[in-house]
Amino acid sequence: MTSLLIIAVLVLLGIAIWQLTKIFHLTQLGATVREENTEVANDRDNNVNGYLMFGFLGFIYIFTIYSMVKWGHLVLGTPASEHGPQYDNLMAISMWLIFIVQTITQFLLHYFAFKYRGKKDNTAYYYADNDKLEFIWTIIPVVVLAGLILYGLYAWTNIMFIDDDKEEALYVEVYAKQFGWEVRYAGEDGVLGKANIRYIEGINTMGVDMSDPNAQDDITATELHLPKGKKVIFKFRSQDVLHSAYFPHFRAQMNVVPGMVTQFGFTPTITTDEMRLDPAIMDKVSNINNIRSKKSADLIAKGGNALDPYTFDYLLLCNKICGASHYNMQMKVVVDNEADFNKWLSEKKTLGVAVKESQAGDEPHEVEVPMADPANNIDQDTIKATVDSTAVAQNR
Ligand SMILES: [Cu+2]
Repeated sequence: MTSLLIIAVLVLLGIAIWQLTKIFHLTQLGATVREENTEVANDRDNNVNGYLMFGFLGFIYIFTIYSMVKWGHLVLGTPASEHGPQYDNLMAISMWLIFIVQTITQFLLHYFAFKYRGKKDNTAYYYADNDKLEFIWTIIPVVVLAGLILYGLYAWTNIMFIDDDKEEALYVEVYAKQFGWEVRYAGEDGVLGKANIRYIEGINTMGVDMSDPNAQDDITATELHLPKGKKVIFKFRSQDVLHSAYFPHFRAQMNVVPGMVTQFGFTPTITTDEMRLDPAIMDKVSNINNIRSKKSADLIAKGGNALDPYTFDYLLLCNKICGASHYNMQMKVVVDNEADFNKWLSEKKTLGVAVKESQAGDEPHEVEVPMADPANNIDQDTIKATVDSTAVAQNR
């Protein structure tokens, strides 16, 4: 509200100044018109504008260099998935290309604006066209862009292609809801049981269909553990609105859409423990801890408690603004060696056992009224067929 008022005041101030200058001009009407008072640009005005063009060019260059020095270290760092380096490569090529082309073209644009600024008695030189020149400036972008697009498509298919019949993979369902994540492992049989929002009841918070034999050995968790070096195929479902599953360190992101299942597969290559020893990560962590210890000193001075020191963890974040607590919609991701991962998973109860235990332990509790939501009435097979189109996969 305050900022709105400030904007309103600034706009009104602007209008007032504009009106004042108009009045000033009106008072000058009768006076002899001197050259510097005319509305027509003269050589002096043109010179000023010409040099300002150069000034602006300098500003663009200096600000670019400043941004790179000041914020360059905030890029994502070592990729922790098999396809990560390829993804980063595509990004780097695109960014370097943009950097070089913009450096040259911005120079030319501003230099010509300066060189051909208005001068009294100058006449324009008539120059119809030049086929050779036009050919060159058409063919170069065509070749460069075609190369970039072809390489991009090649990388895209490589990263996104999943053959469900052939993959020796770990199947994990990632379930999004306002405002958190849950995960479900396919269990011994490697097949996720069917699920639907109507089956949500008690501890079965992901709506798994417990009459499906494939669902009995499924395992749910509130922390995502992944084995290093094994392909993991994620099936994403949403309970309510559009979310986006974003794994920045693994260079993976996928829309999570109510009423359908989307998918993404990647192979983690660096365990959490190994990543904590990565120099760039260690740098970031010590930076964060420096900020925290300063903040802690402030807090203690005010009689509060000190902040806990930060340790690095991979994260799954929501990358779609999905509501009030969107900013905090995240889940810890732990990459273990395969043995540690198997141990962690084997210590968990299967959903079949967990549901039975909770039913036996409780008196019959009130049954939640199933929500009629035809959009969510889709089983995994229908979903598989829908997801193949890459259009869904792209996050805009
Ligand atoms: Cu969300």
